[in-house]
Amino acid sequence: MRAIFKDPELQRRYEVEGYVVVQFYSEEDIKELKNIFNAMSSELEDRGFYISIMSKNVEYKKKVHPLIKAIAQKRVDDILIDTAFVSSSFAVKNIGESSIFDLHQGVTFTDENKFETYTAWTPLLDVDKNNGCLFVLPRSHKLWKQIKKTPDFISPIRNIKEHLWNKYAVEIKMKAGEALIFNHNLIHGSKANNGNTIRIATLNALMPKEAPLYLYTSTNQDPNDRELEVYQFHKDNYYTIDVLRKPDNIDGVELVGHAQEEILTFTIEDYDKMYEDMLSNNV
Ligand SMILES: O=C(O)CCC(=O)C(=O)O
Repeated sequence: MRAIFKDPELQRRYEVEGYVVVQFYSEEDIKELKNIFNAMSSELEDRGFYISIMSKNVEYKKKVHPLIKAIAQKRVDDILIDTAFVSSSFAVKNIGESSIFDLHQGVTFTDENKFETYTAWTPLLDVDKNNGCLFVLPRSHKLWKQIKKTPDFISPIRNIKEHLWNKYAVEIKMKAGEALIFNHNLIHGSKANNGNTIRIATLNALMPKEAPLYLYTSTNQDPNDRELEVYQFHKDNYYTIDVLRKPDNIDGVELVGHAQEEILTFTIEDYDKMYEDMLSNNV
């Protein structure tokens, strides 16, 4: 895979650990992003955890994506090599237990045998484990590869999350305006917001400019039929998708093929062994 960071030291750390933290937004940017959020927050549903790309209101998403992207663009161009924006959203964690976002990986949106995809997650306030920072499982991006479809991806770690939290999860404390840039295959998640204010972050999902943008989906209810439809986005409008349905109503979207979904199920022993093997092989 080609490098994504301009700075070789950031690239090295990103390759080894699956993430880096860098300065991203200025104080001015943060003020502007909070204004954008506040001006449109009535469009967000009242849930514990919410990402604006999940909104049913396409007009809202058409406004939010370019506004966040315009602010993030200059830093992305400073730090990263030839990077395209897939979607730019607010990730909102309200106060209370229902705001947990359990351990998971990012959905697949290109051919991951050829290209990496990555996200810049940036809180608009200082965060730690009490008010909704991210936790990551360092190096987990190297353990296995599979297509992660949307919606309803059946995650291989679904039965062992408590073990993973206890044994591997690392708290990433961050200052407002810093970005955690992480590989989409890195396992990550966030705990409940027990602070005294709503936690707002931006999520810029990114990929190499030369990579094709795909969505892997199936609406088939038959558990024995694992065929996925692969849609390619020829226009910059991925952020308008309805995450629960096929994107075939979106301008410039083409069904380009099919892929097979693989259902994996890891036990605690499977995971620990994969991790140990990865360390001893120094992959
Ligand atoms: O904002 C958060 O707390 C979690 C966001 C996240 O993990 C994701 O969108 O993949």
